[in-house]
Amino acid sequence: MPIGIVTNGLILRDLGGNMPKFKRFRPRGLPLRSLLILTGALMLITAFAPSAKADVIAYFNFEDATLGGPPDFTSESDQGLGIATTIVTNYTAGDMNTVSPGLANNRLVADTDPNNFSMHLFRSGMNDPADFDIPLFSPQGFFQNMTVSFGINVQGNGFDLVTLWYSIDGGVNFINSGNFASLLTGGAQTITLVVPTAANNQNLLVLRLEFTGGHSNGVNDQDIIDNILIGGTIVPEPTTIGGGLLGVLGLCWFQRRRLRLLLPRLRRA
Ligand SMILES: [Ca+2]
Ligand SMILES: [Ca+2]
Ligand SMILES: [Ca+2]
Repeated sequence: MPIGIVTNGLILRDLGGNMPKFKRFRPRGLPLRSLLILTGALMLITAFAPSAKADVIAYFNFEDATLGGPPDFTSESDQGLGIATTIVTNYTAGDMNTVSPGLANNRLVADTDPNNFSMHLFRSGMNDPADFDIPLFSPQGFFQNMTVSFGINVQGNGFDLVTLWYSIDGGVNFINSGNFASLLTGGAQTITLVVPTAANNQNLLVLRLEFTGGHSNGVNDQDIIDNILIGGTIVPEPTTIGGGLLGVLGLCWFQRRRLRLLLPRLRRA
């Protein structure tokens, strides 16, 4: 029997006895493969390494809604922008709705949805203080150097002030960040509030936008809000990097051991 033919009867039968010669396994292919695996694993780790550029942590464009219906509080992870999360509010459901068009203020260039809708708040006086809570739970990664920004178009009789609060216990207790912004009495503007560093790396983080100083109990246009963005840096947990490195070392060890086991056999063949 020629060297290199597999003698397993089942395989020979299945192939009608015409088993072609296997190429001899070249030992020099193994180190190359180890190198490729190592390179691939290192590239994977680099891809998850902390980066200095600003990431989209969560983004809300209010587009997954219907005109006149309830506001869309789901984040835009459906189009790959940030994590999946949903805004929770104490605002009376019947005192807010979806209006058209959307606001240009603070809209992400990467947002591929048509900008048809925004959130409309009315009866601001009856919903004061108005809280919009954004859970940013991060079991797989940490968020740092965050800002919260949004577009708002005040039509009069709306809220006076927006204040940023945060919770590091999943929304049980909220801490005033001390960062707030006055709202115009008319017209569109973009508001940006810095999240305190105490909120960095908190995996039960919730951010709260609290609107106060509501002036109206009517249903006239008051505050129209769109494009809420939580930007910052997404950093993987140290254990993710550590686990990746351990994986690479394990692969190298495994390949080296396989090589050492195979070499004597190949020499004998
Ligand atoms: Ca949405
Ligand atoms: Ca969407
Ligand atoms: Ca919109």
